[in-house]
Amino acid sequence: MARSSFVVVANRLPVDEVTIGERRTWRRSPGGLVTALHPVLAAQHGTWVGWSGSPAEPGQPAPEPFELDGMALHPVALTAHDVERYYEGFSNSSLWPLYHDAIETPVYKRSWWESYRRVNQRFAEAAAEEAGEEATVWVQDYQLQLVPAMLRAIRPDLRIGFFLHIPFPPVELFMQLPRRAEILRGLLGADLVGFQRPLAAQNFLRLTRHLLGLRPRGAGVDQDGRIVHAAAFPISIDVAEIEALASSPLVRARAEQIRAELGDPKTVILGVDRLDYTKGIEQRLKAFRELLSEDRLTVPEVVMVQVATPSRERVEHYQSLRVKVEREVGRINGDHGRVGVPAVHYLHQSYSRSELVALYCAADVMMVTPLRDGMNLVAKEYVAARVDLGGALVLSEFAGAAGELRQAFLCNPHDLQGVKDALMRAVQADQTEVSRRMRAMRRHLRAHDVRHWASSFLSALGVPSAALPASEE
Ligand code: ADQ
Repeated sequence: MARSSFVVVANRLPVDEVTIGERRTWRRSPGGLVTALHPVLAAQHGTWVGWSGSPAEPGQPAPEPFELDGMALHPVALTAHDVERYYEGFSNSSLWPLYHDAIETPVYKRSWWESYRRVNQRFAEAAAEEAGEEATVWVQDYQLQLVPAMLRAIRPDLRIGFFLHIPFPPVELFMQLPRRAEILRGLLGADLVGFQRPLAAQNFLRLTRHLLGLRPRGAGVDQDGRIVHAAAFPISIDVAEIEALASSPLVRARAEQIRAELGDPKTVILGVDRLDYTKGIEQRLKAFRELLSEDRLTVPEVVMVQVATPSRERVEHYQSLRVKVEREVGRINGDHGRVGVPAVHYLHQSYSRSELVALYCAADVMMVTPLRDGMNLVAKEYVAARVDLGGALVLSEFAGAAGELRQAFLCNPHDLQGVKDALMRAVQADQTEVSRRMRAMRRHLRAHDVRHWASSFLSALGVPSAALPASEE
């Protein structure tokens, strides 16, 4: 097979394995990353290296590389053992909590680290196999932080970029990590390390001095005579896709139907999150409960819908979070609901894009209150869906999105009183204020969609502009 001039390396392939009749086949999965990168991959005969999502039997080879929608896909095999140690273990029980301000205590196990290293090596080898001479390789996210240096060791001719989708912690926190120097050296294998926010890039540069004694200058640091650049590239969404859905008669009708099914309340408050302890779901529910207890809000004039997508269900922190959230929902409905009129409609399910957009269109107030979040695409999707300029966004200052969506009702999710006040201001805002805020946020978003994100990163990495995805604007 011909080698590629552009290779994306991510934990997951942008496809799901599906069974149609008797046949197992692949279907492209929805997602901003693939939307942004598909045009680049298709134009450059690019390859995406990643795991299929189904564990392999030990010793079983990975499925053969295949083509889908003009992209070449190169599956990397992970056994159930790898998934448990590399993915659920080191990635999601050590790195994820540590990088999110240690909201939950990170767990460290040496066997998880060994697996993380081995799996990263496997991804690096697969990328080295696919990349043509002097190709560009773009490595994604915290599961693969060792790949840049491992890949450079095999293929020094490549141009390597890395993007971290989650926050990068301050030096004092990062220093807890038992294998901190290896991780940092892994990232320094890239030519460009991208973050969601400028502060994360500064944390990274500061760390190179503190941990390795390097001398960062401006946005770069010299590593063995090679300059590694670090900068912020806030990720975004496929704005045009969401706008098209929000404008479609079917979705508009569904939004109205949702409001009717909720009993035509005056105010619908919505939360949509992966069920994750970083998302501040409990804090949000608690704020709502207190406002109901204080009679500042009353059911059925106001109802809340909380969608909590099932996530990482085999990881312990997530099991205990689910119990806590469901207990809180039960308590609110027990205290403030009536027969047939719950105060909180809680949905632990996944939805299609069109159903999600209908929910966004049906909600007067969207609550996005993470304790820490790299970006938070839900906040951006809500803004993109409000083609009618309706809807108020309550947004945590600790979401990366707060750096851009300045006209949201911003709050500190650690300060319950502050969350309650922001929610009340959003509920009570008049139409003129709501649409003034929404218009400003939409203007920003339309000029900064996910294609803009991908082109800014790739052009900073030195990819010629002819090969970059064009923005919708
Ligand atoms: P996540 O932590 O997964 O992403 P987020 O950015 O909010 O969080 O993205 C969630 C995505 O899942 C959204 O596109 C949303 O529409 C979708 N989704 C949520 N609930 C759903 C449901 N019930 N059914 C179907 N789809 C649902 C990580 C980082 C973020 C960063 C992104 C991208 O943690 O900070 O913004 O990567 O870089």
